[in-house]
Amino acid sequence: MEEVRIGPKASPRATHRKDRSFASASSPRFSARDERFMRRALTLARRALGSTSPNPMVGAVITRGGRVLGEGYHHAAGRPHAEIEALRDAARRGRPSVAGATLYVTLEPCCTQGLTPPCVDAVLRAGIAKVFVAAVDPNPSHSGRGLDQLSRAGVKVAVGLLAPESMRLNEAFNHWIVERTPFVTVKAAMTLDGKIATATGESQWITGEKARASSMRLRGEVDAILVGVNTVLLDNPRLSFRSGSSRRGAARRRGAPLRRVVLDSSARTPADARVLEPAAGHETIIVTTRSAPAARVKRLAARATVWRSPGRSGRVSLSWLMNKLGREGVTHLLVEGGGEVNASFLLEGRAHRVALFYAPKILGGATAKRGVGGKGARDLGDAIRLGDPEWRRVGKDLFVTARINADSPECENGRDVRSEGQDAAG
Ligand code: AOF
Ligand code: ZN
Repeated sequence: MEEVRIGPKASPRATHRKDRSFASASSPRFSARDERFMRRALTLARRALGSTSPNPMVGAVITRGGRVLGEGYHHAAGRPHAEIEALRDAARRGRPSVAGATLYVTLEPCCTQGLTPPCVDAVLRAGIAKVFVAAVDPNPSHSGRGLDQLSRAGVKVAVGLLAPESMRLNEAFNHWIVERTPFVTVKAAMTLDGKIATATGESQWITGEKARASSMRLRGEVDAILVGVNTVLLDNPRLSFRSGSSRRGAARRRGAPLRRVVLDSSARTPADARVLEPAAGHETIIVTTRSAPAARVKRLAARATVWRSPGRSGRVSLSWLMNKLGREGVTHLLVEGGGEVNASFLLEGRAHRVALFYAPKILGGATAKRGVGGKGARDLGDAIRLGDPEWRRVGKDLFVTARINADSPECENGRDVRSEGQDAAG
């Protein structure tokens, strides 16, 4: 088995060497069995949804003769990587030796010392003979080096098996590790005519219970949630992740705290706002500017972390904020409105994905707030183009996710997820 690479083009900054081409070679033939084991590794990886940040989700399965010797996944940053978990699992199952075995891993094994030692060394020490890798690690410190080290040591390496699935799973990490700013999802719950509130400002609740539960699950997958101060003043949200006893909730609690970020240039967040109430596993950051009144800033600083945006415009600089959040390890940011804040992220090109819920209702009202405000596009040609749309029914509501400026042509590859019979939520 020689090393073969297929899969979507990596971002040019994600690869450190010119010779690392992803241009589709002739499609390698992976067997149904290979695919089954890699799917199992992906399923394992997903168990840590919401708890690995700023690390990616990774799963691994070790097999010999079609039988599983050990399997595992990366649980949280600082904890062992997936490959190590799988090796340890094999030992626990009474398989002290995995020499000559095959490893299926959803991400290229790492080759540097981070919070944990390099996996490549452990894989070589264990005498693994073949490694199937779903996706190359876009981390510039790895980015193919781990694969080279394995190949050079005589391990057979095949890359690209279920690569799109693995890359989609770690979409936020893949962006952050290269750009060092968060991957941004803009979320809104609207009527079919795009309103997020009535003309008198009433907004709770537009969508039904199932859609709200689904939107709560989104919070469990991100590192930070952001709203504008007007949303705090109008809706007084907690911005917390409330999961009950779900597995995702437990995973979330093992991970880094969920940051609640309020864009509040003049420090108008009321002292009794719910977002300032302490909540286990949550942290609140109020982002003001230099022109915010000192007394109000001081009062907020007693209850939350206060950041002051540089610049004299009186507006928070989003580019500064994105860099700062990225440095703080926020890989995925969920923007939850209101319409003006959504517009600044979308129209200034700072959002990467939308997650939109539509209730089968019409509110009307020229002054009723919309999911996206701002000045809007002047020409149709300036419309924000969405790719990879997925449509799901959630209870009585419609849930649409799509990527912004995705390479894929708009709508052509859209999926009606429900019609494929995959919708458990509806
Ligand atoms: C793997 N297997 O399960 C994961 C990998 O600080 P560390 O030691 O945890 O290293 C973090 C980096 O390792 C992370 O940025 C990513 O490039 C890679 N993640 N690699 O071989 C795993 N989670
Ligand atoms: Zn590793």
